[in-house]
Amino acid sequence: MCTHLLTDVEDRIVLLIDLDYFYAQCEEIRHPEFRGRPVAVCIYSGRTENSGAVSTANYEARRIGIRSGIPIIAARRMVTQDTVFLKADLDYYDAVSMRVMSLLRMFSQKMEQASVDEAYLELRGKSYEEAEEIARQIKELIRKSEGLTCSIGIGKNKLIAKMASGVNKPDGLTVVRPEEVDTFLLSKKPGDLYGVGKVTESKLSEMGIETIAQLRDAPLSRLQSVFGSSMGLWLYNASRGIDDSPVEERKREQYGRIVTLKENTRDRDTLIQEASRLVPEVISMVQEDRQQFRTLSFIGILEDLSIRTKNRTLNEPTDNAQDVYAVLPQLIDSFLSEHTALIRRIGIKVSNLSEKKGQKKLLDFS
Ligand code: DCP
Ligand code: MG
Ligand code: MG
Repeated sequence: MCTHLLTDVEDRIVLLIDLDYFYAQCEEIRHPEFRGRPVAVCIYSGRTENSGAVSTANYEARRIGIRSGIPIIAARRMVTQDTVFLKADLDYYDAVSMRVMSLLRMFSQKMEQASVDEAYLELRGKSYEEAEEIARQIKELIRKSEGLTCSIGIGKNKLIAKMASGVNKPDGLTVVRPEEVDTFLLSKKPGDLYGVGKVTESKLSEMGIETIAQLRDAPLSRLQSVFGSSMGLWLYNASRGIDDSPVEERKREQYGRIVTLKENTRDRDTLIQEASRLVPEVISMVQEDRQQFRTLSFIGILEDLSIRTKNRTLNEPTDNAQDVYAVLPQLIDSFLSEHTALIRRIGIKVSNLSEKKGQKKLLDFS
């Protein structure tokens, strides 16, 4: 059983920058006429007029109960007359996100993009006053160049920075200095620890642990016997504000796309045609990142929403669409021979990535 206790890396300060109501704020920028009205950005599955889920909502919409993840049909029941429903335009949000991320990169060599709208930055050799000043500059720069507000949390590690960023949303800036960590954490519940989901929270509750103070009282061995050695240790440390996970750019392990079919089907030609339409986009992401892949997967989500996958690993790495088109029909054939249910959504995924070699950069020739 693992009994190693982590210690925080001294001398580092972590910032977590999270854009406020991101997709909806992007929409407010190109549609200023929607400002002040409830706005819900939705992903429509295309099955019926209102099937799908709300991606996010601005704060006016949240006040009337519309939130990320709820079905569009449920949101429609809550609306006021001036509520705006919009179809998500992921390409537009991605473009805004990429521009914001490149601004953030100017503030530190160590940055980790954690999602489309948030990133960790690590600062070294700076005081908390200096970190706060940098956070103000970041907010100002994002506001001036993109017109967006964000919320920033500052702390001694990623856990504290992330939790601090949620304190004063929107347009927040919250600093939790090392000496304030205890007071900060003890005012929270175990479920507020970023990384504790509903399942862990209810297991803790069954153990009689409802507060962070009670979590701290639980022996490491007990937490590890219930949650396993790594999650148990993580809980033990997190309740004490300890988190030594590094700020580092995550390496991508796969590229993929999924679509919902117009109707459930097992028709081979339809499946090949729909899957083929996903190929160019996946391939262009791979090529843009100068990657190659060896494994191709066909993903089918069946009527009962269970997910099934067929994989094929090629002899040589490739970044070529033709190689995908050549293998797809075989993957679909073996998928159809193994599963008898109708298919509701399909996707393709490439993985087993490696960097594309042999592409010399200009500098290499000098
Ligand atoms: N998102 C989504 N579906 C979810 C949650 C989020 O599509 N269930 C998308 C839309 C969000 C974006 O990811 O705009 C960023 O997620 P956040 O959790 O940061 O939420 P927001 O930025 O929308 O709101 P907040 O102001 O709380 O950060
Ligand atoms: Mg956000
Ligand atoms: Mg976010």
